[in-house]
Amino acid sequence: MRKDTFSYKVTSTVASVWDNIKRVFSSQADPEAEKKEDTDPANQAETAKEEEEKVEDGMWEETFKSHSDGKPNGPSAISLDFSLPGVEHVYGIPEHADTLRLKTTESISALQPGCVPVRAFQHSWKGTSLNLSPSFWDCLSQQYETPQTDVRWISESGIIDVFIMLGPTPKDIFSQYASLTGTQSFPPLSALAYHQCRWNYNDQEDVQTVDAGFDEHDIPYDFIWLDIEHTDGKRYFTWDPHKFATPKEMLQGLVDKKRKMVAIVDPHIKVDSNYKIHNEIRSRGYYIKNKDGGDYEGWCWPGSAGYPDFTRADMRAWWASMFAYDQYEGSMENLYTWNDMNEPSVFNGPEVTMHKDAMHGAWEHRDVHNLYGFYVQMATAEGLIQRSGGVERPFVLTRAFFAGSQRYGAVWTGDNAAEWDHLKISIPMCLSLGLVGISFCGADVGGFFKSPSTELLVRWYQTGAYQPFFRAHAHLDTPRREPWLFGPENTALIREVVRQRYTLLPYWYQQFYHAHQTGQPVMRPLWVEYPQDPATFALDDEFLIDLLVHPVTEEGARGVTAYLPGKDEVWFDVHTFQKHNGAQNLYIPVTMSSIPVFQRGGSIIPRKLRVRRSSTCMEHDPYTLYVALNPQRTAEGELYIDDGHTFNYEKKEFIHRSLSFAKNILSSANLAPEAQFSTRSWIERIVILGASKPSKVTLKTAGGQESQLEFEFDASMSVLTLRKPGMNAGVDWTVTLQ
Ligand code: NBV
Repeated sequence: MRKDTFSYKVTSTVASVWDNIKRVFSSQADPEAEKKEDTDPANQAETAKEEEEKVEDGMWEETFKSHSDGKPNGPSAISLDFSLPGVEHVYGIPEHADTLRLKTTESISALQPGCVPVRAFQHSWKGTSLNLSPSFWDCLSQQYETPQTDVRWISESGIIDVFIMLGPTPKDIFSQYASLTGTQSFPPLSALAYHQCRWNYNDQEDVQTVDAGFDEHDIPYDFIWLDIEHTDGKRYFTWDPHKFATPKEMLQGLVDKKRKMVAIVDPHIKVDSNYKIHNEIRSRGYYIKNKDGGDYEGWCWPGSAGYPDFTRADMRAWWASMFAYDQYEGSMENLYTWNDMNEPSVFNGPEVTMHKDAMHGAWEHRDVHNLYGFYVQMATAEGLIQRSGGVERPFVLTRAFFAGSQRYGAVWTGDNAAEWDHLKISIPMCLSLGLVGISFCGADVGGFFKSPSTELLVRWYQTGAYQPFFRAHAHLDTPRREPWLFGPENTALIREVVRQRYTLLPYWYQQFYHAHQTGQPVMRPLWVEYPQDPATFALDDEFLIDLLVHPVTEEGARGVTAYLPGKDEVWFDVHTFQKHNGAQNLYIPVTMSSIPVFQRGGSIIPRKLRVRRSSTCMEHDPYTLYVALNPQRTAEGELYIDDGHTFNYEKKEFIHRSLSFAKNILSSANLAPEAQFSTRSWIERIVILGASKPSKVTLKTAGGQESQLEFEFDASMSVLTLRKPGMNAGVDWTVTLQ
């Protein structure tokens, strides 16, 4: 919507917008400030006049601590108010470290700063809708005859675009939003496996030792990560000549084990005339400029640094070309990228970011700040695609993001700490990101700052293993914490949960394919699936990835209470196969090995149970299907298979099958007859939960051949296991229980 066409909706003057912002910051600094207000009307009028003059002063030039913001375009803030009658629950606006359901700003006495995409779902039992706009957000909950939520969107510069999506169901909203901003990129399968990171793995020998440690302790992993210390003096795209003298040798060592590496590439570029990247950016005029037209310089890890102007398409194309194997020396096809500090971080800038009057061509930084990180990840992902001639899917992790960042890779929740509260909050933080289409999200497992207790570390692994992006990370100053450093018992607990993740990789992959196709989030709050059930609206200590997961996030927990939704549904504990009715709060006693996870009756989930040292090593392994019957004795699921890493799925090189159980027949049918792919994987086991004992089980394959299958029936749990049915995973078949 253009500025002039929506101005009639503007509910605050520029001055009052600034009043609001000032109010927030002053009340942040001193929450008592508002209470101490002078109540004498004469004094109030005088204060208001003084305030107005002060605001006028700040409109054309402003100071913040020692920084000054020369505003060449003058005041440009704008705000919009919305009233949402009938709405009690609002969600969204990542990134905020708080509950999933947004609190009123009266209760938290501050606006939500938005250097990230800002968006809210409003939800009542009648339906769900959504709006989107940048910057600050204020929320009041009103108690009229019917509940009402009032929200105010405040943007520091000129234009607010508002898109209202009417749903009416959460699923409709996700596809409506995806049609505006795109869907989640389809990651390489290995990126869904386990990642081992720390700031820093010190040298090649360290990398090799950690890599060997995983084999020695029989823990799978796919990616080992290198943080900023791997570079030659924080010059990104280079390697420390002593510690990482032969990077290709190191990478080849990982290739040999079917493993991969991620190296960090930050967007602050060392100002150094002996550094190729800097020289090129400077000579091409690609740096962001300061208000006087010179190259903007800030202080960051390398010392004095320039910041490439990623809002320029030509700059992004050049940046992408730097990932070519002949440009990025020492890189290989199993090296992927991590973009950190792309808010952008400027240590000596106002609020540790860029001066708002820095210039991107004709645009001030204040206008494009929220887009900077988005463009960094976009250009990097493009670089990884191009280096492979457009064949390979990229994997890029970013810290800063905006609406649409889902198209370029994964996001993590930044620098958390090894504290129980930070473990808990990782759930609503990832759920909020999922609501805005960013499915590939995770938090630093173990906590970045400080050292976790062993109990916290184990619980964090158990939680992270069921979140989309599963990476352990730690600060430079923390003691080492590879999974085998906490005694054999804890090593075993961590091994077990990492292995659980690996068994479920086919399922995660299929969920991501679905997110990529439809825009539905992979990790979902329960209300998304049960929008009629008010008991789900505030839940954020459990979530759905279709499986229902209620991680243990309390210190010393002896039990957790999980809400199992759906009054006509049943849920099966995936570890014990015990069946529970829906629409109940279920108390589950826990020990340190417990991760409460439930499969909904009516679903079919594929797993690969032969866990190996990396996901790629499991590529051709056979599947086990878990069929959980609902009270109507039916179930449905899918199986998606492709090569796991190229864009060939876009050329219809994949297998997509529907699996369904009804009238005692389990069948596999082709969901994409136009697609072509073949797999060596076969079905090695079928486990039917909630079954009754058959007298005979017959397998029929497409050619018409019939054979009897061996089976076992556990009457105490009503679990029927069909052993070695043996059919190829990509063909039609039926299994009939008689
Ligand atoms: O590159 C160092 C760290 C990184 O490990 C972390 O994950 C980022 O969020 N980085 C921030 C910069 C310094 C943080 C204190």
